[in-house]
Amino acid sequence: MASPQVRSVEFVGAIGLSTQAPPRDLPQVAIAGRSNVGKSSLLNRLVGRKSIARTSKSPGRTREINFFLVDDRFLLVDLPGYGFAKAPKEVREKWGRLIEGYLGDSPRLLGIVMLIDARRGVTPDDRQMIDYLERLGTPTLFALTKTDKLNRSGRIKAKAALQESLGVDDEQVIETSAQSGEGVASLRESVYALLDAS
Ligand SMILES: Nc1nc2c(ncn2[C@@H]2O[C@H](COP(=O)(O)OP(=O)(O)OP(=O)(O)O)[C@@H](O)[C@H]2O)c(=O)[nH]1
Ligand SMILES: [Mg+2]
Repeated sequence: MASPQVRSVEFVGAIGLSTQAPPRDLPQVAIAGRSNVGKSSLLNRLVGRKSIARTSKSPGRTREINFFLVDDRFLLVDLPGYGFAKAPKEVREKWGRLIEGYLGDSPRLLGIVMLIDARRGVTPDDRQMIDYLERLGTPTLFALTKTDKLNRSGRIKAKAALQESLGVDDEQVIETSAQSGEGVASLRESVYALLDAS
């Protein structure tokens, strides 16, 4: 199958409070994960735009939920990261409410791409998020990020550890690098498959 191509992408709005609604009533796919795991970078790669979503070396870059309209068909959703220990407690709580409020109350959310840093593996924060997603029952794709930072044996280990920890099969985990572009086409295919299945 030829890899799907993104034809158009446009930033259409952000929300900072769990009481606000997404800017368009369209199907949504959200990218979740710890602060600094590489959500915004991978989103940029997925849509083939260098910096439509803002990225940063320091954690806590994305503070609102950002919505990108893709192909006039669906919204790709860039979430703030969780687990940013240095943020003040009130800020962390606010982000937590924002993320859970959105994920838990979005009838048009078709799926979630859950990112795990290949070098760090599943952290206690990730575990909490994964448990929450399981309770929600929203289809979830898992992707390891920043695989360019590991050598071959490190990657094999990271993937095996993730599968073991999640109790999922080989084909349910995609290895990605926003730097090299590895795995991006296959993640894009999985996202479009979710949309086509709906
Ligand atoms: N080597 C490498 N660095 C990456 C990769 N993806 C992201 N980074 C770097 O990791 C840092 C964080 O990336 P972001 O995309 O801003 O991470 P985020 O998950 O959106 O972070 P928050 O918005 O703070 O939650 C940046 O310095 C990126 O350049 C990757 O695949 N490989
Ligand atoms: Mg971000």
